[in-house]
Amino acid sequence: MNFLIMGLPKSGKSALFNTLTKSARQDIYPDVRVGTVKVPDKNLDQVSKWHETEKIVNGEIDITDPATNLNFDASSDFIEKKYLQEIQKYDGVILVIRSFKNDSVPHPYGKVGLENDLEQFTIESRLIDVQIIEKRIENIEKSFKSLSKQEREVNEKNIQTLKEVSKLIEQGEPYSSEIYTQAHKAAIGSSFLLSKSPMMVIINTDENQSIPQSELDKIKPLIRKDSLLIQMPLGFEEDLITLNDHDAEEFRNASEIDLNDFDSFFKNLLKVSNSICFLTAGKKECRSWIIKEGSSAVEAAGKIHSDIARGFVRAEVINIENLLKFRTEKEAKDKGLIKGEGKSYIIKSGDVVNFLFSV
Ligand SMILES: Nc1nc2c(ncn2[C@@H]2O[C@H](COP(=O)(O)OP(=O)(O)OP(=O)(O)O)[C@@H](O)[C@H]2O)c(=O)[nH]1
Ligand SMILES: [Mg+2]
Repeated sequence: MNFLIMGLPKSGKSALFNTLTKSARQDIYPDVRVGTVKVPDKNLDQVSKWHETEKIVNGEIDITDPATNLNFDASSDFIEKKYLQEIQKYDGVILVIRSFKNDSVPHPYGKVGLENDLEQFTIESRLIDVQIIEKRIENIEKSFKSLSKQEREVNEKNIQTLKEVSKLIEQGEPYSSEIYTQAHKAAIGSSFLLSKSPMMVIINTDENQSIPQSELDKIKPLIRKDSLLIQMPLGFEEDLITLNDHDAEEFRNASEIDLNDFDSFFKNLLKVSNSICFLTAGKKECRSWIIKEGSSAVEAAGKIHSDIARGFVRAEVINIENLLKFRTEKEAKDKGLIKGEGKSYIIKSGDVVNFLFSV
Protein backbone atom coordinates (compact mmCIF):
# COMPACT_ATOMS: atom_id res chain seq x y z
CA MET A 1 0.00 0.00 0.00
CA ASN A 2 1.04 3.43 -0.87
CA PHE A 3 0.02 6.53 1.13
CA LEU A 4 0.54 10.16 0.22
CA ILE A 5 1.07 12.74 2.98
CA MET A 6 -0.89 15.91 2.25
CA GLY A 7 -1.03 19.15 4.20
CA LEU A 8 -0.39 22.86 4.01
CA PRO A 9 3.24 24.02 3.89
CA LYS A 10 4.89 23.75 7.31
CA SER A 11 2.08 21.67 8.77
CA GLY A 12 4.46 18.86 9.73
CA LYS A 13 4.36 16.49 6.75
CA SER A 14 8.11 15.95 6.75
CA ALA A 15 8.09 15.64 10.54
CA LEU A 16 5.65 12.74 10.14
CA PHE A 17 7.72 11.15 7.36
CA ASN A 18 10.93 11.48 9.38
CA THR A 19 9.28 10.04 12.46
CA LEU A 20 7.94 7.01 10.63
CA THR A 21 11.09 6.31 8.62
CA LYS A 22 13.59 7.54 11.22
CA SER A 23 15.12 9.95 8.72
CA ALA A 24 17.26 12.93 9.64
CA ARG A 25 15.73 16.42 9.57
CA GLN A 26 16.75 18.89 6.91
CA ASP A 27 15.44 22.40 6.44
CA ILE A 28 14.43 21.76 2.87
CA TYR A 29 13.68 18.63 0.90
CA PRO A 30 14.07 19.55 -2.78
CA ASP A 31 12.71 16.18 -3.92
CA VAL A 32 9.77 13.96 -3.17
CA ARG A 33 10.70 11.27 -0.67
CA VAL A 34 9.31 7.76 -0.63
CA GLY A 35 9.84 5.59 2.41
CA THR A 36 8.89 2.11 3.49
CA VAL A 37 7.49 1.60 6.96
CA LYS A 38 7.05 -1.61 8.91
CA VAL A 39 3.51 -1.99 10.26
CA PRO A 40 3.60 -3.19 13.87
CA ASP A 41 1.53 -6.30 14.55
CA LYS A 42 1.16 -7.57 18.11
CA ASN A 43 -0.04 -10.92 16.79
CA LEU A 44 3.21 -11.32 14.89
CA ASP A 45 5.22 -10.64 18.04
CA GLN A 46 3.22 -13.26 19.90
CA VAL A 47 3.31 -15.95 17.27
CA SER A 48 7.03 -15.50 16.63
CA LYS A 49 7.76 -16.04 20.33
CA TRP A 50 5.62 -19.14 20.19
CA HIS A 51 7.56 -20.52 17.25
CA GLU A 52 10.94 -19.27 18.52
CA THR A 53 11.37 -18.15 14.98
CA GLU A 54 14.64 -17.18 13.30
CA LYS A 55 13.22 -14.32 11.26
CA ILE A 56 10.37 -11.88 11.80
CA VAL A 57 8.98 -9.94 8.84
CA ASN A 58 6.38 -7.22 9.30
CA GLY A 59 3.94 -6.07 6.66
CA GLU A 60 5.02 -2.85 4.97
CA ILE A 61 3.45 0.28 3.58
CA ASP A 62 5.01 3.00 1.46
CA ILE A 63 4.58 6.65 2.32
CA THR A 64 5.39 9.68 0.21
CA ASP A 65 6.43 13.11 1.48
CA PRO A 66 6.02 15.81 -1.18
CA ALA A 67 8.98 18.10 -1.80
CA THR A 68 9.19 21.31 0.23
CA ASN A 69 7.04 24.05 -1.25
CA LEU A 70 9.54 26.90 -1.46
CA ASN A 71 7.29 29.73 -2.51
CA PHE A 72 4.35 29.46 -0.21
CA ASP A 73 1.94 32.23 0.58
CA ALA A 74 -1.72 32.66 1.49
CA SER A 75 -2.79 30.98 -1.73
CA SER A 76 -0.87 27.82 -0.86
CA ASP A 77 -2.42 24.46 -1.46
CA PHE A 78 -2.53 21.22 0.45
CA ILE A 79 -0.83 19.68 -2.52
CA GLU A 80 1.06 21.49 -5.26
CA LYS A 81 -0.61 21.47 -8.67
CA LYS A 82 2.25 19.51 -10.18
CA TYR A 83 1.14 16.44 -8.20
CA LEU A 84 -2.42 16.47 -9.55
CA GLN A 85 -1.95 13.59 -11.97
CA GLU A 86 0.46 11.70 -9.77
CA ILE A 87 -1.88 11.79 -6.78
CA GLN A 88 -4.10 9.22 -8.49
CA LYS A 89 -1.66 6.37 -8.02
CA TYR A 90 -2.01 6.35 -4.24
CA ASP A 91 -4.10 3.94 -2.20
CA GLY A 92 -4.79 6.52 0.47
CA VAL A 93 -4.00 9.89 1.97
CA ILE A 94 -2.66 10.98 5.35
CA LEU A 95 -3.75 14.57 5.88
CA VAL A 96 -1.66 16.60 8.34
CA ILE A 97 -3.34 19.61 9.93
CA ARG A 98 -1.29 21.95 12.08
CA SER A 99 -2.38 22.84 15.57
CA PHE A 100 1.05 23.47 17.16
CA LYS A 101 1.84 27.07 17.92
CA ASN A 102 5.29 28.30 17.13
CA ASP A 103 5.80 31.88 15.99
CA SER A 104 8.99 31.02 14.15
CA VAL A 105 7.10 28.64 11.85
CA PRO A 106 4.83 30.67 9.54
CA HIS A 107 1.33 29.49 8.63
CA PRO A 108 0.30 30.15 5.00
CA TYR A 109 -3.03 31.69 6.05
CA GLY A 110 -1.36 33.87 8.69
CA LYS A 111 -2.68 32.02 11.71
CA VAL A 112 -3.17 28.52 13.03
CA GLY A 113 -6.82 27.51 12.67
CA LEU A 114 -7.98 23.91 12.57
CA GLU A 115 -11.48 24.64 11.36
CA ASN A 116 -10.37 27.02 8.65
CA ASP A 117 -7.69 24.62 7.39
CA LEU A 118 -10.14 21.71 7.27
CA GLU A 119 -12.70 23.80 5.40
CA GLN A 120 -10.04 24.88 2.91
CA PHE A 121 -9.02 21.28 2.45
CA THR A 122 -12.59 20.28 1.61
CA ILE A 123 -12.81 23.04 -1.00
CA GLU A 124 -9.47 22.11 -2.50
CA SER A 125 -10.23 18.42 -2.55
CA ARG A 126 -13.48 19.06 -4.46
CA LEU A 127 -11.55 21.09 -7.02
CA ILE A 128 -8.99 18.33 -7.42
CA ASP A 129 -11.72 15.75 -8.03
CA VAL A 130 -13.44 17.96 -10.58
CA GLN A 131 -10.12 18.37 -12.39
CA ILE A 132 -9.48 14.61 -12.30
CA ILE A 133 -12.90 13.98 -13.84
CA GLU A 134 -12.40 16.69 -16.47
CA LYS A 135 -9.13 15.04 -17.47
CA ARG A 136 -10.89 11.70 -17.82
CA ILE A 137 -13.55 13.21 -20.01
CA GLU A 138 -10.85 14.78 -22.18
CA ASN A 139 -9.17 11.41 -22.58
CA ILE A 140 -12.41 9.73 -23.58
CA GLU A 141 -13.07 12.48 -26.13
CA LYS A 142 -9.59 12.06 -27.56
CA SER A 143 -10.26 8.40 -28.27
CA PHE A 144 -13.51 9.15 -30.17
CA LYS A 145 -11.99 9.19 -33.65
CA SER A 146 -10.97 5.55 -33.55
CA LEU A 147 -14.34 4.30 -32.31
CA SER A 148 -17.37 2.78 -34.01
CA LYS A 149 -20.73 4.58 -33.84
CA GLN A 150 -21.97 2.19 -31.19
CA GLU A 151 -18.88 2.61 -29.02
CA ARG A 152 -19.17 6.35 -29.39
CA GLU A 153 -22.70 6.28 -28.05
CA VAL A 154 -21.57 4.33 -25.00
CA ASN A 155 -18.79 6.82 -24.38
CA GLU A 156 -21.07 9.81 -24.82
CA LYS A 157 -23.34 8.40 -22.16
CA ASN A 158 -20.33 7.80 -19.95
CA ILE A 159 -19.24 11.41 -20.34
CA GLN A 160 -22.72 12.59 -19.45
CA THR A 161 -22.64 10.52 -16.26
CA LEU A 162 -19.17 11.77 -15.35
CA LYS A 163 -20.37 15.34 -15.78
CA GLU A 164 -23.21 14.65 -13.37
CA VAL A 165 -20.75 13.27 -10.80
CA SER A 166 -18.57 16.32 -11.22
CA LYS A 167 -21.55 18.61 -10.65
CA LEU A 168 -22.52 16.77 -7.44
CA ILE A 169 -18.97 17.00 -6.12
CA GLU A 170 -18.92 20.72 -6.90
CA GLN A 171 -22.15 21.11 -4.98
CA GLY A 172 -20.45 19.52 -1.97
CA GLU A 173 -22.21 16.16 -1.96
CA PRO A 174 -19.93 13.66 -0.19
CA TYR A 175 -19.16 10.69 -2.44
CA SER A 176 -20.58 8.35 0.21
CA SER A 177 -24.01 10.00 -0.04
CA GLU A 178 -26.92 8.09 -1.51
CA ILE A 179 -27.51 10.76 -4.10
CA TYR A 180 -24.90 9.06 -6.30
CA THR A 181 -26.59 6.38 -8.39
CA GLN A 182 -25.27 2.99 -9.45
CA ALA A 183 -24.52 4.53 -12.84
CA HIS A 184 -22.46 7.29 -11.20
CA LYS A 185 -20.49 4.77 -9.16
CA ALA A 186 -19.96 2.56 -12.18
CA ALA A 187 -18.65 5.48 -14.25
CA ILE A 188 -16.10 6.32 -11.56
CA GLY A 189 -15.33 2.64 -10.96
CA SER A 190 -12.06 2.06 -9.22
CA SER A 191 -10.54 5.34 -10.43
CA PHE A 192 -9.03 7.62 -7.86
CA LEU A 193 -11.04 10.47 -6.37
CA LEU A 194 -9.77 12.32 -3.35
CA SER A 195 -13.26 12.33 -1.88
CA LYS A 196 -13.44 8.55 -1.88
CA SER A 197 -9.81 7.71 -1.21
CA PRO A 198 -9.07 6.22 2.24
CA MET A 199 -8.11 9.11 4.47
CA MET A 200 -6.62 9.55 7.89
CA VAL A 201 -6.36 12.99 9.46
CA ILE A 202 -3.55 13.78 11.90
CA ILE A 203 -3.84 16.89 13.99
CA ASN A 204 -0.25 17.90 14.68
CA THR A 205 -0.33 19.20 18.25
CA ASP A 206 2.16 20.72 20.63
CA GLU A 207 3.75 18.13 22.89
CA ASN A 208 2.40 19.78 26.02
CA GLN A 209 -1.09 20.58 24.87
CA SER A 210 -3.50 18.04 23.47
CA ILE A 211 -6.85 19.05 22.08
CA PRO A 212 -9.77 18.32 24.41
CA GLN A 213 -12.43 15.90 23.21
CA SER A 214 -15.07 18.66 23.10
CA GLU A 215 -12.91 20.55 20.64
CA LEU A 216 -12.34 17.44 18.53
CA ASP A 217 -16.07 16.77 18.45
CA LYS A 218 -16.55 20.25 17.02
CA ILE A 219 -14.20 19.64 14.10
CA LYS A 220 -15.35 16.09 13.34
CA PRO A 221 -18.22 17.29 11.10
CA LEU A 222 -15.57 18.98 8.95
CA ILE A 223 -13.94 15.71 8.00
CA ARG A 224 -15.40 12.88 5.97
CA LYS A 225 -17.46 10.38 7.93
CA ASP A 226 -15.45 7.45 6.63
CA SER A 227 -12.10 8.95 7.62
CA LEU A 228 -10.42 8.75 11.03
CA LEU A 229 -8.86 11.50 13.06
CA ILE A 230 -6.04 11.27 15.58
CA GLN A 231 -3.78 13.81 17.24
CA MET A 232 -0.03 13.46 17.51
CA PRO A 233 2.76 15.86 18.48
CA LEU A 234 4.85 15.25 15.37
CA GLY A 235 7.60 17.75 16.18
CA PHE A 236 8.08 16.06 19.56
CA GLU A 237 8.04 12.58 18.02
CA GLU A 238 10.57 13.70 15.42
CA ASP A 239 12.90 14.77 18.24
CA LEU A 240 12.74 11.26 19.70
CA ILE A 241 13.85 9.33 16.61
CA THR A 242 17.50 9.23 17.60
CA LEU A 243 16.66 7.60 20.94
CA ASN A 244 16.18 3.88 21.48
CA ASP A 245 12.62 2.62 22.01
CA HIS A 246 12.99 2.43 25.77
CA ASP A 247 14.25 6.02 26.19
CA ALA A 248 11.68 7.36 23.74
CA GLU A 249 8.93 5.69 25.73
CA GLU A 250 10.24 7.33 28.93
CA PHE A 251 9.98 10.73 27.30
CA ARG A 252 6.45 9.99 26.17
CA ASN A 253 5.48 8.81 29.65
CA ALA A 254 6.96 11.95 31.17
CA SER A 255 4.79 14.11 28.94
CA GLU A 256 1.68 15.40 30.61
CA ILE A 257 -0.62 14.70 27.74
CA ASP A 258 -2.10 11.46 26.59
CA LEU A 259 -0.22 10.71 23.41
CA ASN A 260 -1.60 8.66 20.60
CA ASP A 261 0.79 5.78 20.19
CA PHE A 262 1.97 4.45 16.87
CA ASP A 263 -0.01 1.26 17.29
CA SER A 264 -3.21 3.26 17.00
CA PHE A 265 -1.77 5.22 14.10
CA PHE A 266 -1.24 2.04 12.11
CA LYS A 267 -4.44 0.44 13.33
CA ASN A 268 -6.35 3.44 12.01
CA LEU A 269 -4.43 3.44 8.76
CA LEU A 270 -5.38 -0.19 8.16
CA LYS A 271 -8.95 0.53 9.17
CA VAL A 272 -9.52 3.45 6.80
CA SER A 273 -8.07 1.44 3.95
CA ASN A 274 -10.21 -1.63 4.79
CA SER A 275 -7.15 -3.76 5.34
CA ILE A 276 -6.24 -6.49 7.80
CA CYS A 277 -3.14 -8.52 8.68
CA PHE A 278 -2.87 -12.28 8.51
CA LEU A 279 0.16 -14.35 9.43
CA THR A 280 2.29 -17.14 8.15
CA ALA A 281 4.34 -18.77 10.87
CA GLY A 282 7.13 -21.29 11.25
CA LYS A 283 10.51 -21.84 12.83
CA LYS A 284 12.31 -20.28 9.88
CA GLU A 285 10.13 -17.23 9.45
CA CYS A 286 7.06 -15.58 10.90
CA ARG A 287 5.48 -12.98 8.73
CA SER A 288 2.60 -10.55 8.75
CA TRP A 289 0.81 -9.78 5.47
CA ILE A 290 -1.47 -6.87 4.71
CA ILE A 291 -4.52 -7.66 2.59
CA LYS A 292 -7.89 -6.07 1.87
CA GLU A 293 -10.65 -7.05 4.25
CA GLY A 294 -12.85 -9.65 2.59
CA SER A 295 -10.00 -11.25 0.64
CA SER A 296 -10.34 -14.96 -0.02
CA ALA A 297 -7.77 -17.61 0.86
CA VAL A 298 -6.65 -17.85 -2.74
CA GLU A 299 -6.22 -14.07 -2.98
CA ALA A 300 -4.16 -14.12 0.21
CA ALA A 301 -2.07 -16.93 -1.29
CA GLY A 302 -1.48 -14.77 -4.37
CA LYS A 303 -0.14 -12.02 -2.17
CA ILE A 304 2.65 -14.38 -1.09
CA HIS A 305 3.40 -15.91 -4.49
CA SER A 306 1.44 -16.42 -7.68
CA ASP A 307 2.51 -20.11 -7.69
CA ILE A 308 0.82 -20.66 -4.33
CA ALA A 309 -2.42 -19.21 -5.70
CA ARG A 310 -2.14 -21.16 -8.94
CA GLY A 311 -1.45 -24.48 -7.26
CA PHE A 312 -3.72 -23.83 -4.27
CA VAL A 313 -4.83 -27.06 -2.63
CA ARG A 314 -5.97 -26.02 0.84
CA ALA A 315 -5.30 -23.46 3.55
CA GLU A 316 -4.83 -24.69 7.11
CA VAL A 317 -6.16 -21.89 9.26
CA ILE A 318 -6.29 -21.13 12.97
CA ASN A 319 -6.88 -17.73 14.48
CA ILE A 320 -4.17 -16.44 16.81
CA GLU A 321 -6.66 -16.26 19.69
CA ASN A 322 -7.12 -20.02 19.51
CA LEU A 323 -3.55 -20.87 18.65
CA LEU A 324 -2.03 -19.34 21.74
CA LYS A 325 -4.17 -21.48 24.03
CA PHE A 326 -1.94 -24.43 23.16
CA ARG A 327 1.65 -25.37 23.83
CA THR A 328 2.40 -26.78 20.41
CA GLU A 329 0.88 -26.61 16.97
CA LYS A 330 0.33 -30.37 17.08
CA GLU A 331 -1.84 -29.97 20.17
CA ALA A 332 -4.06 -27.48 18.37
CA LYS A 333 -4.22 -29.78 15.36
CA ASP A 334 -5.12 -32.81 17.47
CA LYS A 335 -7.96 -30.84 19.02
CA GLY A 336 -9.25 -30.20 15.50
CA LEU A 337 -8.80 -26.43 15.76
CA ILE A 338 -6.63 -26.03 12.72
CA LYS A 339 -9.20 -26.11 9.95
CA GLY A 340 -8.70 -26.97 6.32
CA GLU A 341 -10.26 -24.24 4.20
CA GLY A 342 -10.88 -23.92 0.48
CA LYS A 343 -10.11 -21.15 -1.98
CA SER A 344 -13.14 -19.05 -1.13
CA TYR A 345 -12.61 -18.96 2.65
CA ILE A 346 -12.55 -15.30 3.78
CA ILE A 347 -9.37 -14.52 5.72
CA LYS A 348 -9.89 -12.89 9.14
CA SER A 349 -7.61 -10.52 10.97
CA GLY A 350 -5.10 -12.54 13.02
CA ASP A 351 -5.55 -15.76 11.05
CA VAL A 352 -2.41 -17.88 11.01
CA VAL A 353 -2.40 -19.61 7.67
CA ASN A 354 -0.42 -22.48 6.19
CA PHE A 355 -1.00 -22.78 2.44
CA LEU A 356 -0.74 -26.21 0.88
CA PHE A 357 -0.15 -26.10 -2.86
CA SER A 358 1.17 -28.12 -5.72
CA VAL A 359 2.55 -26.79 -9.00
N1 LIG B 1 6.81 23.37 17.71
C1 LIG B 1 6.55 22.46 16.79
N2 LIG B 1 7.17 22.58 15.60
C2 LIG B 1 6.90 21.67 14.65
C3 LIG B 1 6.00 20.61 14.88
N3 LIG B 1 5.92 19.88 13.76
C4 LIG B 1 6.73 20.47 12.86
N4 LIG B 1 7.33 21.53 13.42
C5 LIG B 1 8.28 22.42 12.78
O1 LIG B 1 7.61 23.06 11.74
C6 LIG B 1 8.48 23.18 10.64
C7 LIG B 1 7.82 22.58 9.44
O2 LIG B 1 7.65 21.21 9.62
P1 LIG B 1 7.78 20.23 8.42
O3 LIG B 1 7.59 18.86 8.92
O4 LIG B 1 9.00 20.50 7.64
O5 LIG B 1 6.50 20.69 7.57
P2 LIG B 1 6.08 20.29 6.11
O6 LIG B 1 4.61 20.14 6.13
O7 LIG B 1 6.88 19.16 5.63
O8 LIG B 1 6.42 21.59 5.31
P3 LIG B 1 6.80 21.77 3.76
O9 LIG B 1 7.50 20.56 3.31
O10 LIG B 1 7.65 22.98 3.77
O11 LIG B 1 5.52 21.99 3.05
C8 LIG B 1 9.76 22.49 11.02
O12 LIG B 1 10.66 23.49 11.46
C9 LIG B 1 9.39 21.63 12.19
O13 LIG B 1 10.42 21.44 13.11
C10 LIG B 1 5.39 20.51 16.16
O14 LIG B 1 4.62 19.60 16.44
N5 LIG B 1 5.72 21.46 17.07
MG1 LIG C 1 8.15 18.90 4.00
